[in-house]
Amino acid sequence: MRTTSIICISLMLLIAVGCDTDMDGIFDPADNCPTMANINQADSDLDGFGDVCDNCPEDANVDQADQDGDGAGAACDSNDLNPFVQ
Ligand SMILES: [Ca+2]
Ligand SMILES: [Ca+2]
Ligand SMILES: [Ca+2]
Ligand SMILES: [Ca+2]
Repeated sequence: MRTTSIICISLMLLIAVGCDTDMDGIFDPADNCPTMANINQADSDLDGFGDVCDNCPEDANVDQADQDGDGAGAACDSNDLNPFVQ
């Protein structure tokens, strides 16, 4: 019972402070790429997604839409229905 309480408190603290999944020193809630290390938090197009994890780093696309799943977002993919054409 006591162990359960300690675990719960630990989890609550973790949620309040946040994790740092990519260990780049910036906690996930404030990290613009929580799963990719990017200490400088560079975001050239200012869409809230850091350059290293933005599927169109030079075109603002807050939805990060990528219909063909080729890694190039619809905003910068010349054919977003064909994964072999970017
Ligand atoms: Ca990061
Ligand atoms: Ca961006
Ligand atoms: Ca973008
Ligand atoms: Ca695409």
